[in-house]
Amino acid sequence: MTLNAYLASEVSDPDLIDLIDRIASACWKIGQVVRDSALDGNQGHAGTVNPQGEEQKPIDLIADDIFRTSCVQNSNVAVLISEEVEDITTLSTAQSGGFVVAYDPLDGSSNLDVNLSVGSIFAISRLGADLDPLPEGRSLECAGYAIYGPSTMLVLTFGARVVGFTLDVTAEDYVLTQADMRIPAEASEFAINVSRSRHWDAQVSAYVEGCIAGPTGPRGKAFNMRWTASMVADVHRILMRGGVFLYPTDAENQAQGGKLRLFYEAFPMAMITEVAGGRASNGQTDILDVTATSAHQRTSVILGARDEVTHFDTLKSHT
Ligand code: AHM
Ligand code: MG
Repeated sequence: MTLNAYLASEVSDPDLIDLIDRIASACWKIGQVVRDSALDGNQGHAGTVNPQGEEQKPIDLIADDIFRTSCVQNSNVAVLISEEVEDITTLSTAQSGGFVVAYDPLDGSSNLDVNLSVGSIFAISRLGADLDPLPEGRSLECAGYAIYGPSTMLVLTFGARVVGFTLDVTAEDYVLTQADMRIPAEASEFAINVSRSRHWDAQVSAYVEGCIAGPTGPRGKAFNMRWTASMVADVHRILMRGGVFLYPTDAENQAQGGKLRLFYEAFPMAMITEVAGGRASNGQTDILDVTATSAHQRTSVILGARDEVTHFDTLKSHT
C-alpha cells in the first residue's frame, strides 16, 4: 500500500492529507540533500548558531528551508515552530483550526559528517480559539519522523497505530512496510550517553548500574547498550526491536532544562511511543502531560518499553 492510499483510507480531512503529503515530499528531498551532502559541500559548519546556541551546519538550514517551504504551501497551515528558527512563525492567514507544525528539520546532525543516520521529526496540532501557538501534548493529531538511513523511512501516527513507510526510489513512492509498530513492554537494551555519567543524579545512576550489573544484579538479567547520538535512529531501533531511551536532565544541563526539546523532539516521539504501547516520561510526569511556556523549552526524556520506564520512575523514591 502506498502512503497516499493509506492516507485516503485513514484520514478524513483533505487538508491534513495534503499536509502529510507535503511533509513526506519534503523529507524525500531532505534525504536526497543528506545523501549528497559530502558531494555538494554541505558538511561542516555554516558559521551560524540556532536558538539554543548550537552551531548550525549548512544542511540544517537547507533542511529547514525545504520543510518550511513545503508546509506553507498547505493553505491551512497557521503556525510553524522549528528547532532552527528562534521565533515562532505565525502566518497572516492563521485562524482557529489551522495547523500548528512543530519540527526539527534535521535531528542528530552531528552524525552527518560521519555518514550515519539522521532524521526529521514533526508534530501536528490545531490552533485553538485563543490562537495560542504552543500546543498541548495530548492535543497532537499526528506525529512522525523520517529516518535517513540505509533506506529512507517515514513513520507516522494519527493516534490509533504507528505505521512505517519505506521510500521506494524506483517507484518514486512511499510503501507501507510496517503496518503496526509495537514496543514490547519489557526490554533488555538501553540507550544513554554514558559519557555524561559524572553529571547524573542518583536515580539515573541507580537505573544504569542496575542494567550493567547483569544477571546477579537487582534486575536479574543482562542488558545490552546502544547510543547513536541521533534520537530518530535510537527511537526507531526501539520501535523495531524494543528497548528504552534516556536523555535525562543532569547536573550540567539542568539549568537549561535538559537537552532535548519538548515541542519538536519529545512530544512527537512521546506520542509515537505511547501509541506503540510504550511510555514516555520526564522522570516525574508523562511527557505528553507537560505544560510548556516557550517554543524551545527542553525536557528530560525517558521513553520506550513501558515496564522499563515505570521501573525508572519507581527508582525516584529510593534515591
Ligand atoms: P540536535 O537536534 O541538535 O541534533 O540534538 C539532538 C540530538 C539527539 O538526536 C540525540 O539524542 C542527542 O542530541 C545526542 O546528544 P549527545 O551528543 O549528548 O549524545
Ligand atoms: Mg534535534
